[in-house]
Amino acid sequence: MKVEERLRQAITLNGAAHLTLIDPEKQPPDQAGEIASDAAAAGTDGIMVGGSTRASGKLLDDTVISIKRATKLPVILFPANDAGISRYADAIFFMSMLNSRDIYYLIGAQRLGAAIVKKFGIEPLPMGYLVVEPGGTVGRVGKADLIPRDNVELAVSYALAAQYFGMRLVYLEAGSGADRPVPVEMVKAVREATSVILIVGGGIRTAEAAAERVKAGADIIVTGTVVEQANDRRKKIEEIVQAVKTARRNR
Ligand code: 1GP
Repeated sequence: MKVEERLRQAITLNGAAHLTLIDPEKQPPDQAGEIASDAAAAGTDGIMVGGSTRASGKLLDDTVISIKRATKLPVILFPANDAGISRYADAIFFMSMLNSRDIYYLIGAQRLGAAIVKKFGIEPLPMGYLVVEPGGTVGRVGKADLIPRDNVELAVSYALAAQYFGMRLVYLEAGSGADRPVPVEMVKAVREATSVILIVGGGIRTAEAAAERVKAGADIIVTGTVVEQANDRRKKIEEIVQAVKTARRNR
């Protein structure tokens, strides 16, 4: 089954899905496998690999291989640039940072990566990537014109544009480790205006924060930092996954 179909099934079944982000730069590959194994046991729906500006080459490949050995979950690349592609992954967020000022992040990296994705037979998941304040490293590196937290209309306009381009996913990103996740009102407005698979990530550390965003209409919640920092990793992921899968959207 295709990864997109698996994600859609998980969303239909539980109201929302959860993805765990693993950055290959932050631990050796065998440890990445252990994190993925814990995340799988905790009920996460897939593993995203990437997020660092440098994740590429052998370290990226070895990390993906280790995760694939440790779990049956789909592995989705979350590339920071055209080097973030591994032949061992199942799918790739084929993403454009729509609010970047730099053509490289809009279409340059994608032009360089497209033929490699085709050659390796990786499933591309077309995604509009929107960086919201505070934005963190990804906002800086990606030269994003950050979407102000109170400018809900701007987020809606970008998300609609993504949908009209044919992108089936939109990711509202506050930046890894952000002190505040994407505002609930923004999630709600984008949900109401579009029919894309809506992904929300950046700074989500608690079950409550995850549940609020699912209730507002997020289809997928992404957590990364909280997994790295938790004392009891599996318990922490379990709490968040449970919250995601029981929150159900307010309609
Ligand atoms: C970053 O949205 C993801 O790209 C996850 O963010 O590390 O803050 O969970 P955190």
